[in-house]
Amino acid sequence: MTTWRREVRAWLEANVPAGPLPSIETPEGLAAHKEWECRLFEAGYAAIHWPKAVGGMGADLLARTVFQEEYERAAAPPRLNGIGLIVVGPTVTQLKVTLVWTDAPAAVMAGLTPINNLNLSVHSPSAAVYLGNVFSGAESMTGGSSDSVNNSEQVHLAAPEAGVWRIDVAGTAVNQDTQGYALVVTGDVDCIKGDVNGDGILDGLDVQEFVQILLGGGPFFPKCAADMNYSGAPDIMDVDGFVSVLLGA
Ligand SMILES: [Ca+2]
Ligand SMILES: [Ca+2]
Ligand SMILES: [Ca+2]
Repeated sequence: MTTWRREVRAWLEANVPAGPLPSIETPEGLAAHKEWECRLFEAGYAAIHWPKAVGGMGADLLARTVFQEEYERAAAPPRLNGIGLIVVGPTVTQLKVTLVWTDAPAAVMAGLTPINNLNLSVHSPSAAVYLGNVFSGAESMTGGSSDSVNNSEQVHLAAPEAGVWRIDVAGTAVNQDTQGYALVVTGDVDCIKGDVNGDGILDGLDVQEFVQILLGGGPFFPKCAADMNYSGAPDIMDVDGFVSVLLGA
């Protein structure tokens, strides 16, 4: 038996309440299930597959499977809020970066169809570099080489480091016209408020960009950096917030 399995089994044997808890539909049953959830949390077992930064253990699939097997074996109480634990939590904490573009049509019967190639690279706060479509299982890994075939590239990180990340899109082969693209970032992320030109510094250079965005321009940079009050769009109501961030910087 592995150390992990032994540890989980011992804890469950010592802690699982004797007999089933009262129905979750009753006030006392709900209270008892909540108490059980607290006990799991205190032991670090509430959401072992969540990243450590948000209270989990960053457990891999094997460790999760062992935990689940032992949980069933011990006939431990059903969990509260399975959707939150299994679906919502991991979705909001995962960092996912997606780059897509519409490549120009290739010649009829062409053997290799890509015309223009863009490459995605995602740089962590500690300078680890993840290239688009370089995966180990469902996770992005460092190293490897850029994808030169597909017109969509992704980076997935289940437990991203906290801090400032940088995303680069490089046009390594733009053989026809100019190549537009869409870049989508999901996860527990925010842009740096006030750093409208995206150079990582809050200074006078951001003022011009901010004004342009307010005037309806500035199409290339995420407008999120200018949306100081999180209303969903940059507008005149963001001026105060922008000025205070700039003066405080
Ligand atoms: Ca590429
Ligand atoms: Ca700036
Ligand atoms: Ca706003």
